[in-house]
Amino acid sequence: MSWRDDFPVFDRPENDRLVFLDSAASSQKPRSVIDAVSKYYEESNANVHRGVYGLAVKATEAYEGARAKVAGFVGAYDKNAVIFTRGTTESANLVAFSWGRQNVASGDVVVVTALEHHSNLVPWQILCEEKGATIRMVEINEDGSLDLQDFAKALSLNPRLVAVSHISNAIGTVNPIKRLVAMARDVGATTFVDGAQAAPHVQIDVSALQADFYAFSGHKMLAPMGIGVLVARPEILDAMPPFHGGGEMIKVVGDTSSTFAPIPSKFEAGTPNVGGAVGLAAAIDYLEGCGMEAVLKHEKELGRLAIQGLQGLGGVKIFGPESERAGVVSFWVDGVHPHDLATILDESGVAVRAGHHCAQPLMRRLGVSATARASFYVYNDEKDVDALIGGVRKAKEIFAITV
Ligand code: 7TS
Repeated sequence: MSWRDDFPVFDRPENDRLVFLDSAASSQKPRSVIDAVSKYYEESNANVHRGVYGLAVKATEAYEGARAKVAGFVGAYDKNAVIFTRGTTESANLVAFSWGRQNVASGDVVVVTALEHHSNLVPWQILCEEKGATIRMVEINEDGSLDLQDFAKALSLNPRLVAVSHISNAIGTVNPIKRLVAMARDVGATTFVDGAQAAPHVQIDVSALQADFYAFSGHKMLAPMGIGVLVARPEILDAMPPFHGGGEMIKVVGDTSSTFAPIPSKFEAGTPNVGGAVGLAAAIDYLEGCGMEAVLKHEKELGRLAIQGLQGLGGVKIFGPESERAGVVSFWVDGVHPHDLATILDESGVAVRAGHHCAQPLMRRLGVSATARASFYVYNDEKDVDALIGGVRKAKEIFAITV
């Protein structure tokens, strides 16, 4: 048995093998997660925190149990400082809208990096435009690692906020996040870490990291879509105004103003995605069963083999640093546009992503409009790497004839 056998989507005849190499966009789901979500809807579904009847109590226990599980998995400061959101994007927007509007003023600086996904850039741009604050983007080195000297230079501006990704989705760079957070804290900046590509692959310990905010998405870590997390320091959340107004998040509602519930409810207006939270808890159980060290080792090894194989073909440029990279392989094949490459690979049942990967500032710095990206997860194996290399070889042959 391999981890792959736990994922129903791969249960196909060998001649129709699905080679799924786009887990950085969204992962496949193991049977245990699918079953946990089904079981929740079959046996425990009701709205949470409201009903006094048995089913509502059961649903609330499942939802709050999921929160406790997430808190333990990522070393949250406090279970109540784990806010369920729709995903990383919503988590960043929550912080920009709520914390940002209260704490960022005209003339302030927000530091981001050239590696960011648009989700960890555009919310800060909107905030800065509204407030008359400025964005300072930290540059990368030639190899796609973060330029730490430039990071230090940016910090000398005494930014209000440093928003940085733990791992780059586009080229797989693993940032020295502990060091970056410590440096930012030294100048008094608040820190927001985009962990969308880290939480699925490495052991996270937010309290050891000392980040003020840490965000990630369930769907990239074996859980359903539409559930994500914002972990934060409870005292910061306590001091922040609400993001969305509505049911669940209030204490007393007057005719013209209201008082608000304590965290986490203050930031969870409306009916939450209970099924999603249950699925996320099951995904965490699955990942803990694999062991996060084993998960990372597995995908790094596949990434290494993929890079070796692609380089062996000649005429392939690999983006991102040689070491300090996760199981994301972003590449450019001479003479074949990434979109054509992805289409040819798809004909062989190989799913890769082609495009700017929602990281246009990074693409500009790499001097390309797009790359092809293969990303690995627990269910991939060496056969997938072979299929990728075979598909790229085929694409090169096709384009060598037609151009
Ligand atoms: N941050 C990073 C680093 C990401 O990789 C993504 C999604 C997001 C934020 C946004 O997450 P969401 O769940 O809120 O959408 N990354 C990708 C990707 O690489 N391809 O498709 C989505």
